[in-house]
Amino acid sequence: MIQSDLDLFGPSPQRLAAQTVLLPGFVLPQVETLLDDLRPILRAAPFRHMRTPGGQAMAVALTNCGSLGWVSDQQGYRYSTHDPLTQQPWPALPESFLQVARNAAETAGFDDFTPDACLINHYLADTKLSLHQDHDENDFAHPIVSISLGLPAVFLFGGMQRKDPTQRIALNHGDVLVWGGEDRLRFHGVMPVKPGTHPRMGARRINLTLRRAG
Ligand code: MD3
Ligand code: FE
Repeated sequence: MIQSDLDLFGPSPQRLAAQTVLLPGFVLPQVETLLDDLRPILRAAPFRHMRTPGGQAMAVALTNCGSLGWVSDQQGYRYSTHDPLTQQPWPALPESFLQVARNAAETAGFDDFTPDACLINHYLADTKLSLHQDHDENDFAHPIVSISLGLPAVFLFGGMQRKDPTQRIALNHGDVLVWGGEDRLRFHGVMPVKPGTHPRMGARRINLTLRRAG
């Protein structure tokens, strides 16, 4: 078919599991707006390597925006209203992040998603994120929306137990992944990012995960 050969409307959503949907290129039209809104957030709350409760510096650097931000230190993993680096409240969630998150969630079949937290992860070449579950949020009924920017990554999509087999899924610049419902507590991770230079983002990958944490 001519239309799909030319791919005029971009690739279609891909259902990876019962309640997990990949939206390839979903935020490409909004990338410049998202980056404009990201810049002041990073000035107020720069990327930093938090320590795991065990005392190790995390490979991924992170920051947050929204009324709650995910933090890790010797006391454990939790959400906090304030940035431990500056002791200021986290920067507000920009309207552009809220809109994209709501639209992506709706496209994936989750209505009325209103995030209150955005975890912003920064990966350089060779940075990986080990297999884990996201279980620090109050109510697992809410989905999570993940926005990938910059260098491509292979994410590991596992099952409900650490030992379950994992699928490998490519995540590219502009892709959005939405998961909720029965997939909300799946184990997942990110393979080491391959060295490279993204034409817009340079030698990095940034991932925004929008959540309702409180
Ligand atoms: C969750 N971030 O911040 S998001 C995290 O790309 C995190 O920075 C990763 O995991 C990142 O907690 C991955 C993508 C993702 C993909 C599939 C999942 C998260 C998932 C499936 C089930 C649960
Ligand atoms: Fe996660």
